[in-house]
Amino acid sequence: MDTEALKKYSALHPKPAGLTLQYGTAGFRTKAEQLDHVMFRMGLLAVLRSKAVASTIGIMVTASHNPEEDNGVKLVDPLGEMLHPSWEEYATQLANAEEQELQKIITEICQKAAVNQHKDASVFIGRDTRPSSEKLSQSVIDGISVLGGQYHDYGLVTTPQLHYMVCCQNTRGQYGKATLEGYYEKLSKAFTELIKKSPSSGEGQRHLKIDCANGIGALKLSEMEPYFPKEVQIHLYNDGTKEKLNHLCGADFVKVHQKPPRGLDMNPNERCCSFDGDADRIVYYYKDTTGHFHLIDGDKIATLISIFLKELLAKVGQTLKMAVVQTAYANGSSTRYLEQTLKVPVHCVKTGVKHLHHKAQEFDVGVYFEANGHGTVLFSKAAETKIRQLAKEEEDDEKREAAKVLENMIDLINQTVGDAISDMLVIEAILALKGLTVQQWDALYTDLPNRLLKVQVADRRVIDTTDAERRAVTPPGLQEKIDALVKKYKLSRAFVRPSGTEDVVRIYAEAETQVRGHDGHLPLTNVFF
Ligand code: 16G
Ligand code: ZN
Repeated sequence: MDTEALKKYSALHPKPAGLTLQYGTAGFRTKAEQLDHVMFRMGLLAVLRSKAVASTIGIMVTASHNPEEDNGVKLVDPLGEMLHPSWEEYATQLANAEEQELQKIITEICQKAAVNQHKDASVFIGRDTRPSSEKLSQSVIDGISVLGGQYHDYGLVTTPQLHYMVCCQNTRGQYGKATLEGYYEKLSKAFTELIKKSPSSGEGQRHLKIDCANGIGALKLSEMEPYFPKEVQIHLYNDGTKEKLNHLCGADFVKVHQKPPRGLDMNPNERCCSFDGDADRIVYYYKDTTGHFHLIDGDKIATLISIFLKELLAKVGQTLKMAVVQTAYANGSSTRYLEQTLKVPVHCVKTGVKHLHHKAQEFDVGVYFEANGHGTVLFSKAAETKIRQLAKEEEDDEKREAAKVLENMIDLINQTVGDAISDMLVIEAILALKGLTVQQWDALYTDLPNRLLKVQVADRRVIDTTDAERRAVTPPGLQEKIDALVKKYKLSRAFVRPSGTEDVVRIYAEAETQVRGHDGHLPLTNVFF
C-alpha cells in the first residue's frame, strides 16, 4: 500500500467531524453532501473485498426511492448478491474511521479477512441519475485507484443492471455478456420467444404505461425499446426531463400512498406500472370504470408468477420444490391464497432483500417479493440444468413446450436481484400467455385493508423483534398490548419494527375491514394514534 498516496487522497475526501454512519439494509444512505468520504472509502473497501474473494466486485451509487438530495452506496458481491454481512461491519468501521486511523483500519481488515494484498483487484461501478451521483462516483474511483485496483465505470445504469454485469463477469459469461447490449439482447430474446406463443399474438398491440419516477428507468427503457417485439408498446411517463426524481411519483410513492403518481393520466382499466428511482422495484395498478384506484403490489406479483410457474412445473412432471418467500409486510390475503388455494409453501423472513434472497436459494424454484415491489425468482442449478435438458431432448411435445417456456422464463428473470425491467417483462409475458386482463389478475384475491405508519421515538433500538420481525420482545409489555388490540378484530395482525434505513419505528396493521368495530372501537387507521 502506498501510504503517502493514501494520506494525500483521503485528505481530498475529508470526513465531516462527528459524523457516524452505518452500513444498513440498503448500504450507506443520507444527504448527498455528507457522503464524499464514504464513497472514497467504499472504493478502498471494494478493492479489499475484490482481493479477498479474487473476483470482480460492484459498487452502485444510488439512494433508490429516497429524495433527489439524498444519495447512497452499496457493494455488490461476486454473483450479484448483496455484500456479505461480515463485511458490512468492515464497511461501517472504514466509513467512520478518523483520517489518521484509516491505514490502521485497512491493515486490520486485511488481517481479519485474510486479504492477500498482492492479488489484483477489479471493481465495476454504476450510478443513478441524481445530480450528485457523477461526482460521488469519481470519489469511488479515487478510492479504487489509490489502492491500485482496476475498474470499469458503467456510468448510468439501473441497480439491477450493475448486479447483472458483476455476475456475468464472475461466471465468465455463463450468465450472459457483461455489457448493456448483452443484457438487452438476453432479456428481449427470451421475451420475444414467450410473446410469440401467446394466444393473442398477432392480434394488435399490447400497451403499457410506465411511470419511471423521473429516474434511470426511463433512460434504460428507451435504450431497450428497439429490442422489444413490435406487439408490445410501452409509453414512458415521468422520464426525468421535467420533474424531480421520486417526487410525487415512483413505486414507493404509489405503494405508500395507495394512489396514482403525478404525471400519468389513466383511462379506465388501462394497465399501468411504476418503477422506483433505481429501477429495482415495480408495482402495477389501474383505475376501474367507477374511478376507483387498484394497486397490484409485490405480493400479487409473486402470486401471479407462482401460479404460472406451478402450472408449468406440473406440466414438465418433475418433482421440483417451489416456495414463496415473503416478509411480515405481506398482505394476509396473499399468504392465505398462496398456502390454501395454490398450495405453495410460504416462508416469512426479516425485511431486506438479502434475507429474502438467501431463503429463496434453499428451493429448486424460490419466488421472493417484498410487498413494496422488490423481488425475483431463483432457480437452483439442478433445476435449471434439468429444465434446459428437457427443453432440448424431451420427446413428449407438451412437456417439451412447457420446458421451453420455463427456459425462457429463466433467461428473462434477473436472478441476481429484483429488477423492474425484467419483472415487467415477466409479468407482461405471463399476462399475454394466460390471456389475463389486469382486472382478472387483481381479482385473484382481495387485499386486507392495511396501514403502514412511521413514528419518531427517542431511541428506536429499544425495540427488539423476533419471529421474522412479527413479534416484539422488548420493551416489556409492548407485545402484550399489541396482542390485546389485535384480538378484537377479525383476520387482524399488527407489528412494530425499528427501521433499518431511517431513524423511525414502523407500525403495520391489517384487518378484515377498515370500518368501526361493532364494539365501538376506532377504525383500523386510528388503532394506534
Ligand atoms: C431497503 C431494502 C428493502 C427494504 C427496505 C426496508 C434492499 C436492497 N433494500 O430499501 O428491501 O424493504 O430497506 O426499509 O435490501 P426499512 O428497514 O427502513 O423499513
Ligand atoms: Zn430501489
